[in-house]
Amino acid sequence: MIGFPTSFLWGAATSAYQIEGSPLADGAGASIWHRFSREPGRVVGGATGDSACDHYRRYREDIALMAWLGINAYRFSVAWARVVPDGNGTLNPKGLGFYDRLVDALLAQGIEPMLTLYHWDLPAALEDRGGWLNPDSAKWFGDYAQVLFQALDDRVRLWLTLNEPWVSAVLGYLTGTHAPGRRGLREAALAAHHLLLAHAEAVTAYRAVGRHRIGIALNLEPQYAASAQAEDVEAAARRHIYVNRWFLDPILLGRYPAEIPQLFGADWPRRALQRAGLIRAPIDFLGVNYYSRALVVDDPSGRPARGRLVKRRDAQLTAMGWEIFPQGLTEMLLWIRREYGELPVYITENGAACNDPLPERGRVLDPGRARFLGRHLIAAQEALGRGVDLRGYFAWSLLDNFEWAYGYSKRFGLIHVDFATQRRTPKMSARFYRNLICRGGANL
Ligand code: NCW
Repeated sequence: MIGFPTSFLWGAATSAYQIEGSPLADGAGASIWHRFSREPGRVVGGATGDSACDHYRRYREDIALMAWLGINAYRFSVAWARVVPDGNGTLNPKGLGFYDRLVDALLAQGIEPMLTLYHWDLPAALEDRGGWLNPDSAKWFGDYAQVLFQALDDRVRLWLTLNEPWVSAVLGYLTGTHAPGRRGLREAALAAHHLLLAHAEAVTAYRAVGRHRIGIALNLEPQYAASAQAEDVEAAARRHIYVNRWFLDPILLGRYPAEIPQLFGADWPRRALQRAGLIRAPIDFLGVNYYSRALVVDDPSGRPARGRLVKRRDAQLTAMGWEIFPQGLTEMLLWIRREYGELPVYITENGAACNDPLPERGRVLDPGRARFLGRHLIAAQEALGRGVDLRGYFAWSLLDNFEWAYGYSKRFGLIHVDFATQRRTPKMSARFYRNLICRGGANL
């Protein structure tokens, strides 16, 4: 098997609301997650991101841990409402100052920053104006993106517009399990469209002022039929359009899959979308967040793709209940190249939530997570060998953190966090990753 190129980025990823804490410090505005997590019943145990990993105050300690780990890249996100408290309008220099210092501290350790502009924490003031349902949202995002390009493009060379817009649209506007907690198919379609326009707005703005590269991180998940029956095969094909192509096609081809309006039926907001215009802004690279595959059976009541997910009895699952399926990563990367052509790709997230034991004498034994990383890196290497232009890998996540609606009940970190004391303990998987990076990925 061919090795990883010497230029390969070995990284770890996080997001602002999940790790920073101090959400209102230094003049920041509230975000939709600040609000949502305060609504009874939304988050397991009533948890919020008020403290999270206290990274806002401990980022230097966390960068020291990154240096120990040996990563040469770090993916983080900017909290929009720290930089522009009302979402659109006056800049908050103190909020921007945090990211300015963070970037400098990373570079001082030789760690390449990859900056995500939006990882689900919309300023609450913008939610009050309709959030992603407002056609102006694309413009708001473009303005905010400009501020960061101007402030940080001299040092940040890898930009991502949105993290998993499918999740923002579906969990935020259809199932209601994420902020802002709405439940409507039409709303989800509209929010998705505005997210795509926002992405395009930022990319277009970047072409005018940016000197480096910009992309987007999508949650991609291969869809397999649970049986050979034609109904299930067709359900998997529909769900593939819904989960993967709904966003990939507009971003890479400039149009929705022809089947999408049919899937949404009467809830497809045809007129509103015609008014909103087209999405067309070529990206420099694609970020792939890969966790699992889906097994699909036909189910006419499943909206909008008329499918339902099932598990194989013998499947190995992570603590999220997601099947461990490394070969799906190779297949997904090969499919992207076949379908959309040559394109630089980063695995912007991959990792596992596990029921880790508590730290004991400074150690956390999480062999399952180490195995998960190793098997997925082998799958990534396989794709490299078959010609995929894979440039880097970011483990999700650097630290145990606020896992959205699951609160602190799910741990994805390479580094254990005791949320009562904020003590960090690198897990066995962190040592495994560290050794692997040290060898440049050899002898996986
Ligand atoms: S929940 C989720 N995640 C985790 C989160 O911590 C991170 O911020 C995200 O980028 C780990 O990686 C992503 N993704 C949502 C997947 C939802 C799948 C459920 C679909 C049901 C319809």
